Amino acid sequence: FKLTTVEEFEAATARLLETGAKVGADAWQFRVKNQTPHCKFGEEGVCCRICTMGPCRITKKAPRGICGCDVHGIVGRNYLKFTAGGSATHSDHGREICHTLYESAADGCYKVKDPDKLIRIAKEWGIETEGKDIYDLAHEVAETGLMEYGKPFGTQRFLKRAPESQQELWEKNELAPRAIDREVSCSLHMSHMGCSSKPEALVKQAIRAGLSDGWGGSMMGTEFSDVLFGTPKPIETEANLGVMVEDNVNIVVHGHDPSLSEMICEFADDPEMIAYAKEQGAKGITVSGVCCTSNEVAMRRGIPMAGNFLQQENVVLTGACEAIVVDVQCIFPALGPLSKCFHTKFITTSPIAQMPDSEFIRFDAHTAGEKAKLIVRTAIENFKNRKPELVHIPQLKQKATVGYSTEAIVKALDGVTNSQVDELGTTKPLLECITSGVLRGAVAMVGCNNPRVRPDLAHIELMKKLVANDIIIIASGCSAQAAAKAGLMDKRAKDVCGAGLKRVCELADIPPVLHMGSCVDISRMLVLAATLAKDAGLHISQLPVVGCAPEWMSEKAVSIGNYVIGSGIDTFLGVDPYACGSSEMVEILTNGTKEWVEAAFTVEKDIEKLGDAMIAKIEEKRAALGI
Ligand code: NFS
Ligand code: SF4
Repeated sequence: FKLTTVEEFEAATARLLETGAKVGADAWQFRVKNQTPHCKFGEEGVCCRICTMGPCRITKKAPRGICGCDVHGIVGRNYLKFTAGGSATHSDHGREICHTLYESAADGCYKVKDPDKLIRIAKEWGIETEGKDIYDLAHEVAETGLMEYGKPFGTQRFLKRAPESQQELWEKNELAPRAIDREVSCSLHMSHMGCSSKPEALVKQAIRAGLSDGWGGSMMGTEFSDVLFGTPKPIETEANLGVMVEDNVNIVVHGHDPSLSEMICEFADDPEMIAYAKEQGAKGITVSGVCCTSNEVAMRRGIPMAGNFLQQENVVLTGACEAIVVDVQCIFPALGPLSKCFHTKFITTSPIAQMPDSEFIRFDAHTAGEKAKLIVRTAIENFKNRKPELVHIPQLKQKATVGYSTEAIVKALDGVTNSQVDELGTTKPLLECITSGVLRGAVAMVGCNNPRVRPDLAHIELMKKLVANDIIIIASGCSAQAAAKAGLMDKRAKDVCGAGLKRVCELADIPPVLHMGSCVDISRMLVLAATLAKDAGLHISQLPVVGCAPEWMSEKAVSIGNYVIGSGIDTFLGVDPYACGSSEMVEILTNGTKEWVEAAFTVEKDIEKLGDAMIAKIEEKRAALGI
């Protein structure tokens, strides 16, 4: 067993770009060159274009915009708008899932696969469950969830999952998120021309908007996806482009909403469809995924992961992709023109993400079955249009065990229990590993990859360093896929760990990097941290746990960053959130927020230093606890 290196990824990509050159395809590697150097004002966040007296940009000579706003106000407003974009996006995804749950029916396209979880949430929310038909209950819970988006009074229901101390902090500092849509609206209101220009106020609202995502929209997205499609449990799969099969019809699902990808997987498995594929000259059908929708179906069905964010073009460049089917978010508009260089069908399905040069097959809960069938059929019929001379699938893949929901982690760690005091089915065994020092702590590795950082390298190198130091990793999003591609989710990766983590991996039969799902599933990490803190009688901020997004790029990632620090977890970034132009904003984000939420950001572009800083922070927290 050997980990795959980033050099090997890059060699595979280089080979694919040769194919691209033959057909005149563009690629992000070339566009990056055209965009470099980037605009300095933009990078520092000091450009304001929120009214047409501007655009104004702050320089030494021009320290204020036309309205008189200083650099701190401009950077702060930009930061808040960025966060609001991310919060809106995750939360709207969560809302779609609420609607899917609302549409579930015994004889419909969508069923309730985890009724126990539904009942648990209903009880948590004070909804009567006794003697109720499960679908009546699903409708009631879904409607209650939908109300979380616009209710006029009160704060998010799921906040009660946090330790009391956390809830008190939120209340005291006016950070407890109210209705989700209100927090997004309020953020846009505050950052309108002539409203807030005080950085403290803008950052506070960014945290509140972030929290409405993490403990609101994203958490509902995760929980109701589990209710509909099943709560993930450990399952075997594979990752990297080598999961595509040359002789098969290759359908790639890309985006975020499992409502689409689940249905595609369902029909691609249909014997009738497989027979049709054979009729058309293929040996079968392979569904693989890109980005978070890939994480969703990998976690629940073991569907292989073709790659993460910056690998989306590679999938088409294999020349063996019959259809790339997308729903929402993180989809390169480049896929339109790129697909035209090949036989690939680029199929968009959501009114939220419409793109030129795509075929739009509108997907909704009522017609999901029909539409999924149509999409699978379209892909099959496209198999004969392949240009064999363009087909090249890099034979690069690694095995991965995925599916570590919070529930699954708790269950797996029962395996490390041998003393009497450990209670099965709780986080106590994990806490004991941490207290005894067998594990030094945990890092939540999340987020995208980004051409600003050599793609995947920061994720993989940091994970290797952390596991060697007996720090267990929970991962999600494109970070998780980087780990899987490298082989760090193979149980044999225990051999690159320190002795303590290796022992835990053996006893619990887990890989050292645990795949917790998509980016909305970072809500699972919140629940895990909250449970650990409650079981240990500590504040979340006291746990030797940190968050890290070394290659992040999207607005969603900033929303996540805000709710992770907002939940008391120090967060380490490898990319600056366009805030470095304001000394006051830098001070607040890296220090000032501690006063409200007991956590802050660290931004460090040097990977070695970033890793060292995380380890130091974990050791500092241990020392404070006297462990
Ligand atoms: Ni997260 Fe998932 Fe990936 Fe980044 Fe995009 S796919 S929601 S935003 S790029 S990790
Ligand atoms: Fe310029 Fe102020 Fe208008 Fe921004 S709000 S563009 S700083 S005048």
